[in-house]
Amino acid sequence: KTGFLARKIHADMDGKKTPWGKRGWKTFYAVLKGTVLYLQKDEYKPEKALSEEDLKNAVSVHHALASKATDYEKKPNVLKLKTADWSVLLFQAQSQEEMQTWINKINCV
Ligand code: I3P
Repeated sequence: KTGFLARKIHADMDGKKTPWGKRGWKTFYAVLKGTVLYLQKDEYKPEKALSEEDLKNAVSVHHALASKATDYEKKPNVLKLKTADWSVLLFQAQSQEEMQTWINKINCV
């Protein structure tokens, strides 16, 4: 599964609220491959290696839980991802259908 997703980091790996200045939305080209959700700056090109930044932004979805972010009302089509290491990420998909597909795919990993 691939597609554009805007990400907001809500809680860091220890579960603590992400500090001010690091809570903004940022759009990535997301690629779910195995148990890793890669968040790339640019659209995936097979001949191009992942940059250091792409690797830093990658998220393990192993033992993670995705659900609709029902408590977040500022934007539509937002899903919440709780990872095994207690971080909480919000992702805005481009449609309701896309959001549901991402939730299903992530939870099936
Ligand atoms: C954040 C940014 C986010 C906002 C967040 C701010 O500032 O403006 O868009 O979340 O509010 O802290 P910064 O880029 O300086 O981290 P929303 O879009 O959800 O309002 P928050 O701290 O209430 O989450």
